[in-house]
Amino acid sequence: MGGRINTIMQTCFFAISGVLPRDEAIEQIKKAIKKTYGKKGDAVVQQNFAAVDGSLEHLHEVKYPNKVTSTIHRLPPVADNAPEFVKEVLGPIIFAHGDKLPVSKMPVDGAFPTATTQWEKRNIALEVPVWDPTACAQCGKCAIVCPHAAIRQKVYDPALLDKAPATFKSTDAKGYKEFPGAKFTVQIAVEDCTGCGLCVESCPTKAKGTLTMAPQVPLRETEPANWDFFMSIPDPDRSKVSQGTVKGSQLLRPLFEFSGACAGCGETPYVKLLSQLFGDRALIANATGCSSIYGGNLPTTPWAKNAEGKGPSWANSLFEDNAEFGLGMRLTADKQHEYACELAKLLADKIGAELCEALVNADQKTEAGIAAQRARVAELKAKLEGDEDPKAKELLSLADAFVKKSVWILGGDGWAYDIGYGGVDHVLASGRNVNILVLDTEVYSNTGGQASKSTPRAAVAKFAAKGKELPKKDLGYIAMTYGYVYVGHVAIGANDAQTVKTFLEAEAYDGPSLIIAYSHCINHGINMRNGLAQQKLAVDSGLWSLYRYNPDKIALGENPLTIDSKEPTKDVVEYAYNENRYKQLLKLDEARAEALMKKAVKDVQKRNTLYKQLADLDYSMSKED
Ligand SMILES: Cc1ncc(C[n+]2csc(CCOP(=O)(O)OP(=O)(O)O)c2C)c(N)n1
Ligand code: SF4
Ligand code: SF4
Ligand code: SF4
Repeated sequence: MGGRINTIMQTCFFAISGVLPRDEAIEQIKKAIKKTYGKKGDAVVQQNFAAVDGSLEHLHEVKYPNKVTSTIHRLPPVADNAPEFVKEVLGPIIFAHGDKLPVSKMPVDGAFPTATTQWEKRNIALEVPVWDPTACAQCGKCAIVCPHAAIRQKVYDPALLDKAPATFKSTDAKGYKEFPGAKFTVQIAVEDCTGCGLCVESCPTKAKGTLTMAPQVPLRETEPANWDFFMSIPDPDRSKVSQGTVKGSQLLRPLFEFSGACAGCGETPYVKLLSQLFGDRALIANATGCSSIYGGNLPTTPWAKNAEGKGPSWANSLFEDNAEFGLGMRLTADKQHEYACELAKLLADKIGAELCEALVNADQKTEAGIAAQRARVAELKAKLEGDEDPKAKELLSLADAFVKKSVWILGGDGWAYDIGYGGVDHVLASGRNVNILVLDTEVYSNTGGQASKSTPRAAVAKFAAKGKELPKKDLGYIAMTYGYVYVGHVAIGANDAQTVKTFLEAEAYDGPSLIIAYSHCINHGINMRNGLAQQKLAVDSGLWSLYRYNPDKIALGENPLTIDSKEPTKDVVEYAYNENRYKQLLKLDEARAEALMKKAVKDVQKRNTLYKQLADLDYSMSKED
């Protein structure tokens, strides 16, 4: 039963408290288990019964002294080397002593620092991964799937190893042409890892023992120092990294780390990837839902900063207006850029005609182009610093607007398919350059798993207690009908390379983009360690096809739709009955479960036939001269 201890604690309480006669209490507990978990299947009921019997068997009295003699103390809520504000304000809040904080400790403008989850050191994992470099393929797969950014990789100058702790592991970097002669390390933040095991499951060389789970406590002796050393190694130059590959993308520093999402969460790897690929240029509008809660809860913040102290800008408005909120960010960034260009032209004599022309017409399609623009902005700032001319002051305040901004609007399916759908549609139709990322768990996850229009037929959810009667809404297809919206359908556990490619293409597309990302979730009733395998099964069974609809191809006379997944090789039923959300209906009403499942299989076949036909359409007449 993993970390679930309620049944065990309840049994022990009634066995020793005498509140009820022991046998009667145990009988009632078992009755309650049947009632509570019956819907989840016999296996879950039996597991709970076994937990009750096992608890009684192992229950024994522990004699303890009546005086405290131990010298072991609770760990402080935040690390010792944390900044003062983190120690004096965030620490007491974490410790549930927030009420004792004087108002004078609060920042006068209410601004709390970001990048503070790193100081929390929750130490919640019983087991964490251990890396053996011998057979490591240096593929990046472990790092890309980690929901908590707790396993990372770096390539670096071998000379840096001179100051490495004795237990720090490294090997020669392989397959990084852009970093010849470099060393390579996979490092785990054992105090931040949740022990979900997804990294081990994703490792192509796990059979050779490259990543194995081991008890966390002994590793606390060595790994924190190794982590600190690893973090002190400079991040590689972004413009040198091959960002379009999984391997390359994982050299980019995540600016979203150690969130409080469930262990093994299927949403957070996408959020983290976004932070890696677009870094401090990202402006993020976050709908209410799991992503706003693990992304913006106090006291600590997982949104982080790069070595220059810059990170993504993030804000949460409302569940119902997030797409519009993000569109506002786009309009603002565009207006600021336009006004900065006007001012630069007005002040061309002062800042130099050449710099002005380069700033205004910069090509920022590549990371190198962006780096060059940042250097120009620094030059501009240096020239304007101290200039009392009101126009110069204004331009100085707007200088950063010259660097291309990447607007991301994100949230769950409850937001995108249902409550915020009007806004999503409006923003897609606006034609503006925004990227919408739907973290599709197929239920309202944050409020306990209510059905949304994304919930597939036959799945049980709250408000669909007898299995959802109707099929899943096809948001991707609706968006494709515009013809000018980039649409990507991804599942990182099934094809991580396609996910990276889709994120980059969506961002590069100069118009609205929509990415729908399969996100496994505790609400699916799975062992979360199998989340990636379930994603793969969803794709292999045809239930979740992978595709990219790129409108840029239309003008070339090419079909915009590329289907990246192969013909189904697995059965939808196999996928579905691995999950309690489907399986529980078999218990409840077998005939209905079978009838709905039959229809659900048809839904998949019909949708895939439609996509195939769409991908076969001839677009030659759309070719523009
Ligand atoms: C208008 C409105 N209705 C309901 C809520 C309560 N609420 C907060 S989060 C949430 C669920 C979000 O589900 P989803 O969009 O699927 O995101 P997930 O939690 O699955 O990531 C709900 C119903 C709200 N905040 N605002
Ligand atoms: S066990 Fe989970 S949290 Fe820990 S490093 Fe692996 S993927 Fe990340
Ligand atoms: S997934 Fe395995 S082989 Fe690939 S980088 Fe990670 S540890 Fe190495
Ligand atoms: S409820 Fe689901 S989506 Fe939300 S944090 Fe947990 S696993 Fe992730």
